[in-house]
Amino acid sequence: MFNLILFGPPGSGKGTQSEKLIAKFSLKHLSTGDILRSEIRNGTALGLEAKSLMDQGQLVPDAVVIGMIRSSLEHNPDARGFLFDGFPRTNAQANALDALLAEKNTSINIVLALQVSKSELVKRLLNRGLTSGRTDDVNESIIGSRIEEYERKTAAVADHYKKVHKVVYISGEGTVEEIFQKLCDEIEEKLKSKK
Ligand code: B4P
Repeated sequence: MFNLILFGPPGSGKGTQSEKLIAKFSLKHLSTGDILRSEIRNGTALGLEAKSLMDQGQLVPDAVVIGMIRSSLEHNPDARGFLFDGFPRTNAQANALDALLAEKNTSINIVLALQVSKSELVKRLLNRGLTSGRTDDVNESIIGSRIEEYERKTAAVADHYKKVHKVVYISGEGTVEEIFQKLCDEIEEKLKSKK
């Protein structure tokens, strides 16, 4: 199996690049943001709880997202590998993911961390808010809270994987194609060293 984490602040291009990477490398895409938005659309109890937090730019409790990932892993026993997008976002989530993958006798192969300036993040998210209907993209104050949550709770998750030399930083500024090419080069290099 080949498992990768696409890491970075809100608006850094995780969702955008994930779509292209899963198609090229035949990986199963697990986006906690997408799963949560689908729970909200379906009006589930979990969705209702998540919506009020997401609308304030806060993270959803660890137990909720860890449960979602556990269930997604169980439902995809034949996957060739997973692309984790927007997960893990806390150290507790990273520890849980390590344990869940160890149960499947596998682990994370690489963490690709996208780096984008704060002004560019805000610009992209406000721009997406014009058309996406996403309530967490509509104003600068919610976007600011999401970036603060990232800095407070999520940025340190990179250290968890740095200890085992799995993090590669990539500039997330430039065209979607340019960034995609850089991500592909890193993955191909990693796949070669696995053989
Ligand atoms: P996510 O769905 O993960 O949302 P995101 O971080 O905003 O998305 P992403 O980074 O993928 O967006 P992209 O750059 O692709 O999370 C939403 C919320 O869900 C969180 O705030 C939290 O409340 C909750 N949540 C999710 N996972 C959780 C977890 N594990 N634990 C707890 N809570 C969790 O796209 C942004 C825009 O940039 C797009 O419009 C795109 O077109 C544009 N763009 C992309 N690349 C570009 C480029 N190179 N140049 C110009 N524009 C670009």
